[in-house]
Amino acid sequence: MKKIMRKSLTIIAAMMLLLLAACSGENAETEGSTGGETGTLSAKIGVVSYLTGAGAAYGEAITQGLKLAQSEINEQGDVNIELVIEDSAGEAEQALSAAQKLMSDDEILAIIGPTLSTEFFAVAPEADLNGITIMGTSTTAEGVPEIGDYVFRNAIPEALAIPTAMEKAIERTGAKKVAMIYGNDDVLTQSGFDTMKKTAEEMGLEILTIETFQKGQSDYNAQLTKIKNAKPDLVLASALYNEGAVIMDQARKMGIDVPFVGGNGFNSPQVLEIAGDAANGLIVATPWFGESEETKVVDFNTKYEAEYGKLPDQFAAQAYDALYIYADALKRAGEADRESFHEALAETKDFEGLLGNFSFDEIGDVVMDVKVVEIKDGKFIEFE
Ligand code: 1QQ
Repeated sequence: MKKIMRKSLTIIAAMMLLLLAACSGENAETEGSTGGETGTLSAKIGVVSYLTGAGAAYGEAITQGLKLAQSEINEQGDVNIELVIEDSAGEAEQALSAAQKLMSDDEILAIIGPTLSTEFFAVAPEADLNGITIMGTSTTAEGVPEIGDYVFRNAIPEALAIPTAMEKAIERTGAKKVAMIYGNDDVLTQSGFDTMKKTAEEMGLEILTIETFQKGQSDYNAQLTKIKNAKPDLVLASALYNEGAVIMDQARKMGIDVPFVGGNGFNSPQVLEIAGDAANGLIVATPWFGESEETKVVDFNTKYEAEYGKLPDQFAAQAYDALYIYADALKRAGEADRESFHEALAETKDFEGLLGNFSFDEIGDVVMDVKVVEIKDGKFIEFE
């Protein structure tokens, strides 16, 4: 029964997409070409990314990581990937219309993105309904792969990253009393907060105050005054970089000098760019450590810097791995068919990527290791 129902819903969704295809304009950025050499398996991958607006550095890193992987993969010659990139501007509605446009193109094999969990929750149910594989490379909120069979991610969930960072931070600092601050209008920052609160309770920490903010806020005086007066040993902050970095900057200026533990939003060099020295004392978990001396990391840094004039971040690294994971699934599928690709991707196991050994679990979530880093003297270093 469930299956039949799903099938008719799929047909309706497919018809809606056809209609959309007829109406949509042609302004996507296309990278690379299909066709390739004779005998090469070609595929078009749709990308929805946060390329304009306050958090555009996330999308810039992601698309640069994808393009670097694409040029290497196409050069290797087994498969040829064309990327069709659409901007979501960090907005759920724009992400959805961008994804609908991509999904209406029969040649699109699968989708990567969107960038924010807030956007992903608007897009992934529709991709799933249409039987189009979708993978988040940066979406870390609770419940992402649970959206459906066709939904995957290669980003470390907050539910794993935050407790790891908190445990290490508490172990070293001996903190007992914490203050919390989070954005209550974003899926990721809300989810990160839920994890922080649960973990703090489980660890027996005393929560002195819980403060909230909204997207685009620039003055945090009211929240930070309460935090300062509460005298915490540590601040737990769940924010995207564009607000999180400003919060750290204003906190330090007010004399709040205790460590901060953040979520995935803080894993961007933009935190340093915006907050400067005020970012010192930030502790965060990530699968990526750019200062590593491992050959594959050094090589990636060199190639990325030569191409884009700056060093890659976690978001670039995850996107780079994501396209290799897609290319690997495509090779194993042996044909650019949505269903065969989906089956092959789900079987990804022990893939050796830039970020280490990678497998999907039975629901399409990540199985991989996480590291804890901190910002010290204006740099992300390994947390000892
Ligand atoms: C999410 C995130 C953001 C930090 C991605 C840029 O983790 O929205 O899930």
